[in-house]
Amino acid sequence: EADAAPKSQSGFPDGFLWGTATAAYQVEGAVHEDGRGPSIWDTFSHLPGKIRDGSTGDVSVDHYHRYKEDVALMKALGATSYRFSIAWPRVFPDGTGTPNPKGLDFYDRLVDELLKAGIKPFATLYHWDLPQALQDRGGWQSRDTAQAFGAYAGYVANKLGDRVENFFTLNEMLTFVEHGHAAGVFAPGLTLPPQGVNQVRHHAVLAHGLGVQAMRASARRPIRIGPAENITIGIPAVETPENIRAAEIATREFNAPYLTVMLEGRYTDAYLAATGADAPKFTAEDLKIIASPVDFVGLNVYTPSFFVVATDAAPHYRALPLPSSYPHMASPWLTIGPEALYWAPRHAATLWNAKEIYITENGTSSADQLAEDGQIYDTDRIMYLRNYLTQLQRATAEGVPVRGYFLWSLLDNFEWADGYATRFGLVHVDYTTQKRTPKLSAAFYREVIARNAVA
Ligand code: PNW
Repeated sequence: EADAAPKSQSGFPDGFLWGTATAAYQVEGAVHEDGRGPSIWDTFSHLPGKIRDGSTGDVSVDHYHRYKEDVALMKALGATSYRFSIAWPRVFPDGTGTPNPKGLDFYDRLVDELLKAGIKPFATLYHWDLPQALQDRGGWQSRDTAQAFGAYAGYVANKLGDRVENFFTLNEMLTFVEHGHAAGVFAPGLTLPPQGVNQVRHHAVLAHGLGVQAMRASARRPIRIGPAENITIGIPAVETPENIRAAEIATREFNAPYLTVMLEGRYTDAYLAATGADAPKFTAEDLKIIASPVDFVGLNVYTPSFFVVATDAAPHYRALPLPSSYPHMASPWLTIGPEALYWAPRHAATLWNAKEIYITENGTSSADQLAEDGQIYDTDRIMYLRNYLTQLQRATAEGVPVRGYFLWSLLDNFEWADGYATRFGLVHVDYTTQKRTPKLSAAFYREVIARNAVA
């Protein structure tokens, strides 16, 4: 084993980065500490009936105070990278204006601890915790929020860019736009009419572009930047050339207001035709900003969307409804499609010529029952990871340029509107004692990392 070929066909490329991912509001707690301002998730989670178990992120898994223990857990996995998010309301409690140095200090300490452990930090600038002060001035419905994001992102790049080389701009625009501004089940809980939703989408991608520009201008050395998007993944239900082409066209169209406009610099004709009078208002200059060159593409990969070719007229693809018997994991939305981890990066390379790709999230919830011995034998999570990672290995073996994988999540944490009932961690957290217990899946992931191959 020790002298295995460096690029063995059954393994991942040399230098492939293995990590875990978290997000500030989901793990930090300490919401009133060191001058942090309120975010839309503080407001939303404290409203009655919004979170399934009536919980909030006030304390969560107390990562703000336990980050050293949590970095030690990563080190025990053998992880070589970590994706975390920076809480905008810690850095700018009012969203704009005067920064709060104590807020940034936390990320300084975290980054130093990671580097000491030999773990490469990847920082996400926005994982849904908009400062409430900006929501009060229109939130993502206002173009000013995109400008404010640019200023905040530039400030962080200036302060952390000396030690953090890699940044993601906004996490999953699709999720916070659709869930937060159309369905109303995530903060800020709005149900806007179509034009409003389209305008919010536009301001989100505009914020990404303004962020990329501001960060490059203010970092004191070259940094590397990309989006981290919940890509809708078109999978050819049967792999024929015709179905593959149909899945490509569908993937480009389904991501039209997100990855497609960011990477192509234009809204597709089909998107503009479909939105019609409700299309977002934008300028040619906006599109240039939105398509500011990025260094890599981050893809959050969970669920599959199946397609076959349609022989009739445009759009040349047929989206397949899932049979009611289609299997899912512990979260009902988490339908199982390991091939998603093959097709998502392959499409990014084919459609947008992505030269460097990170899987910024992939993972699953599990019922995670505690056994009599106090351990968690989450064989369903291992089954899920083994199948998905096998498909990722297929992609890298074919030369798709995937450089790293961040498993969601290091720890059980505040799963948004599901609260604490839904557990995504490799490490179990007892929410009364804050005791961390690695699950069996952590041992599986440690083995994958050690072998640089699916174990
Ligand atoms: C992502 N869906 O959210 C987020 O980036 C994480 O913060 C979150 O904890 C994780 O996935 C698990 O849910 C998603 O309905 C939320 O398809 C919903 C969906 C996908 C991703």
